[in-house]
Amino acid sequence: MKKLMHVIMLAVLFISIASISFAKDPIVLRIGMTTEIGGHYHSGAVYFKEQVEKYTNGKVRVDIFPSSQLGNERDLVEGVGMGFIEMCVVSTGPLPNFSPDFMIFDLPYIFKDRDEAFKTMDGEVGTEILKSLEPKGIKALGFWENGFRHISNNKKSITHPEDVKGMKIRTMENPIHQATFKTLGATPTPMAWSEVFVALQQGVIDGQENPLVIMYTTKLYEIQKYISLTGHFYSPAVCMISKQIFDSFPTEIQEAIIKAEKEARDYERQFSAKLDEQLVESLKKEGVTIIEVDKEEWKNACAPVYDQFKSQINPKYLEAILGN
Ligand code: EAX
Repeated sequence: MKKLMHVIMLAVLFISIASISFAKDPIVLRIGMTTEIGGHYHSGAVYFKEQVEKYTNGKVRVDIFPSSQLGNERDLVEGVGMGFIEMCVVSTGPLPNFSPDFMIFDLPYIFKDRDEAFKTMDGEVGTEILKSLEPKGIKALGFWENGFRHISNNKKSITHPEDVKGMKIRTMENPIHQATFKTLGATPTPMAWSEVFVALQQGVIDGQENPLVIMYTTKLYEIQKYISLTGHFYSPAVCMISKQIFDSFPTEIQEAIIKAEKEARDYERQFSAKLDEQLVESLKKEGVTIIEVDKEEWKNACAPVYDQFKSQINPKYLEAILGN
């Protein structure tokens, strides 16, 4: 009898501890990014947090880590793949190292505008490319936007492609991006984003290239006099979650995450487009000289890169986008 009471008491204790811990301990999704508070990824992540916490009645909590706090983009993707980090938002720049399917996005001037990019990202091609990360342990939830990339530097006004000749330009750790700047006669210098500010400041590199939102929120205007609106690459971003972790969640949690991500994606894209429009003026106010360029001229100068990489890119994707 005494023994039975003992067992019952233990069971009751166990159940109450379990339920307390269930009530007290939400599922925590840490989401890492290299970009700053106030930028597009962070604003999208805040929206995701609000939605997912609402849809799960607080059973899920999202903690956001901006400014490379959880690592550089490569570390973040690796961490998510291995399940050390639950989620991240990264540009597609480092993703060819995980799935070559992503290389299609790296080609210079592959999309003429945002709408064309979104059509590919949200259509069959984009869906297939996102899926290609699954063998790496990654469930890619959707494409967000990083944006059209432009060149900044502190040395001279860059208008024509030949103006970058001999300049040391930081690129992402991406083979096509590096080859493009080599084709233009520059010296591409790949490095992680978190190192770029200091490298510019110390003159290790002469310039860099990124969407305006990144330059603005990182205060690059404090150390860069010129921005040339080349828009040479369109840079998508990917919001991803560890597949192993996602698969361990009950269906209603999975559904809430998927729904919230879709809404956050739309929000982030709109936020990014709106900001992009305003930032030319904001950067001018900070003293930056903004240079308009002839994009056709730049497109022609970058064209040899297509031949160089054609054999490595899925012809189905090229055809779907370029229609030839
Ligand atoms: O994802 O490394 C870069 O230049 C990226 O554009 C940036 O980290 C945002």
